[in-house]
Amino acid sequence: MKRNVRLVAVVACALFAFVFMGAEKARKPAAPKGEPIQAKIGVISIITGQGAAYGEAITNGIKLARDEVNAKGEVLIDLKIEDSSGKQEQALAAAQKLINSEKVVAIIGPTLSNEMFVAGPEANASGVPIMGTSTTAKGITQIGKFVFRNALPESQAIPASVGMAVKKYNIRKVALLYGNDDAFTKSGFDTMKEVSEKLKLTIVTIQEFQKGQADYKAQLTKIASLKPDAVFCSALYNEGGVILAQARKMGLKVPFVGGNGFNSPKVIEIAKEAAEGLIVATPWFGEKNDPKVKAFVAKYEKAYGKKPDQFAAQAYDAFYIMTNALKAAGTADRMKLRDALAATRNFQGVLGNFSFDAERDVVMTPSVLIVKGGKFALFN
Ligand code: 1QQ
Repeated sequence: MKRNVRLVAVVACALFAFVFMGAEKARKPAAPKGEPIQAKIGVISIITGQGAAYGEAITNGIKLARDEVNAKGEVLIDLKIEDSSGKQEQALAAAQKLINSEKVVAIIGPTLSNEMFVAGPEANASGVPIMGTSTTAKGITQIGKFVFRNALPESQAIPASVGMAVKKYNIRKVALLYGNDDAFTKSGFDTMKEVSEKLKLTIVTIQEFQKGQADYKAQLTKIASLKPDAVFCSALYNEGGVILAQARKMGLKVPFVGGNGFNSPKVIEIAKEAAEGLIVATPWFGEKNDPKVKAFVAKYEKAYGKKPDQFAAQAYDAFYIMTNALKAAGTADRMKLRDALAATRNFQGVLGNFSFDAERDVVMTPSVLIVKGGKFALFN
């Protein structure tokens, strides 16, 4: 009898251990204490084609952060970088590949709002957290609860830049100029119009253009003839740089306030002296007297031989926000990571203090900058 009891106990124990261990194996295991959390993170970026300077800065910023984070050893990230060429179809295909074949835990990117409006719904429907580092149009995080961004939305940036310019230059009459075939340039324009109306400015004309346009004389001639005090322009750098160059060449000398597309030094490279006086708003200022900013600028310059721009800085911070959330989640699980990301508050990055609001959108303070002597300087 005694022996039977013992036998039953032994069998029960073995059975329990077998079932328990099996269940443990089936569940995604949390990394054992002291072991790094390993995860695959996807990146969708413009590597080739128009807008590649945005994508280059973004991937550089992410890779630098990845090297630093992996060296610390708490998390080990395997990056899967996909080129979208700035195109909606390619961004969507990249998202599908990352989600279904690569089985990434999260995606950083894509670069353009225009792309996020197709890649975001795909990631959201698949339960994969996706975070834009440069997507500034209205409605991005409203795509769904898996969609995040740490890019300062135009709805926060434009009131700052326009507000400052209007005060400083006593602007009363404005011309608006924007690209009508891109979600971001259109949304930036909507905000410029709203802000102009709120400030009771007279809008003398609204002019439109398309991506890849080479000649803006028709639009600029019309604007010049109406003698505005300033031009508010929503464009990506390829078009924005050319617009500035052509405007100055034809004698249109009034201040330009540009949306987020103008935050790339590429605008200055294209427009040269014609970029002088351009006003923008951004959470990034590379000459800030802050040890975190200085260290990042030095490391970036050493790695890539040039100074980081806003897009590099936003991507660098985004990677830290993502991997901090991964640590908080304790495991490479998409749902747990989403919840940990949504709980991010008061992250101290190179852009300053950052929190997500209840809609996974940005709480951050912009600086207003002006192009002076071929670079961005504080405008105050
Ligand atoms: C957007 C933008 C662009 C300037 C990103 C490069 O702000 O598409 O939302």
